[in-house]
Amino acid sequence: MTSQEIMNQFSLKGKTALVTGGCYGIGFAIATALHAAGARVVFCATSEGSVEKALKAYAAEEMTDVKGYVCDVTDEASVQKLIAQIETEVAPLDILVNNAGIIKRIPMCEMAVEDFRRVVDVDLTAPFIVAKAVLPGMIQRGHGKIINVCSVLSQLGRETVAAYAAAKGGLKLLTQNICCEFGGQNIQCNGIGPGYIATQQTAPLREPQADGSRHPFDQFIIGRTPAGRWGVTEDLMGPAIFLASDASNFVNGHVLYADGGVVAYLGKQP
Ligand code: NAP
Ligand code: GCO
Repeated sequence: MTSQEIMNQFSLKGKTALVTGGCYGIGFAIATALHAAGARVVFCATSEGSVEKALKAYAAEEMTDVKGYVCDVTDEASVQKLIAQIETEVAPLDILVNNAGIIKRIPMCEMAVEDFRRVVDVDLTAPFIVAKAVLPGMIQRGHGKIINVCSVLSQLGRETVAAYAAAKGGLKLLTQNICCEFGGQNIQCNGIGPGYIATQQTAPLREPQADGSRHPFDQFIIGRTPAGRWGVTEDLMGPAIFLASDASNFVNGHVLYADGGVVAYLGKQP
């Protein structure tokens, strides 16, 4: 292969990508990265307000061709309608990023089963619903990339996040299973496992204390991360481009941790 051919493997020119929950945070960064690599990008969020705000944010970054749709990804009928609409109005989907997610930090014995079910619904059942909606088209066209946004909590636990860890652990295995079931049809399904990333979702864990000192969880994460810092959403851009592109055509069923080393680390010795 020539140098040009090797670098072209990372290009997403001519591809169309859907990023669920791509209105801010990690989803916005991943959508921006895929766009920069040449993809046509669409996203969905839960309300008209979220979509409009995000479209302004994309336009401010000179991405005026990004399209946004309202869709609750836990609602199968709405998702089926969304995929049909995107494939008619924009183009058939080559790339799906299952990014939309929520967390509820509640000690397990105090957690209502409704809260547990809602987290599993958004973080695990919804990726199944959206993948199920895009897969027939991908199979028909003979290629497809599905990226599931997992977590270091896909393989680690901690207090108060039973539902989230169960859902993200399940998402890791859903990722492997999609690989097993559709790998023979040239579909690659991989996960990105972010570490602790500074976004709205983790803001309560980083709030300074009343006396101006760092939040104890903030200090805990810095000590637990070999890189010695929180991640930023830009840390997920390279992994997303790689997993969406032809450069990863023989990578399947894998979770790529972009976590500053958290899952490799036992913690600082005393
Ligand atoms: P965030 O800032 O809270 O953003 C979550 C996004 O998901 C929003 O765009 C939200 O849109 C969307 N969303 C939530 N429920 C939805 C639903 N039912 N249907 C459609 N969209 C929905 O979160 P983030 O930190 O960027 O996290 C993004 C993903 O990365 C999540 O899956 C999260 O679990 C995962 N993750 C985060 C971290 C971290 O440290 N931040 C680490 C590992 C993994 P609306 O505003 O319209 O509701
Ligand atoms: C927590 C964090 C995590 C992160 C992330 C870690 O409460 O432990 O919020 O859930 O969001 O998923 O990778």
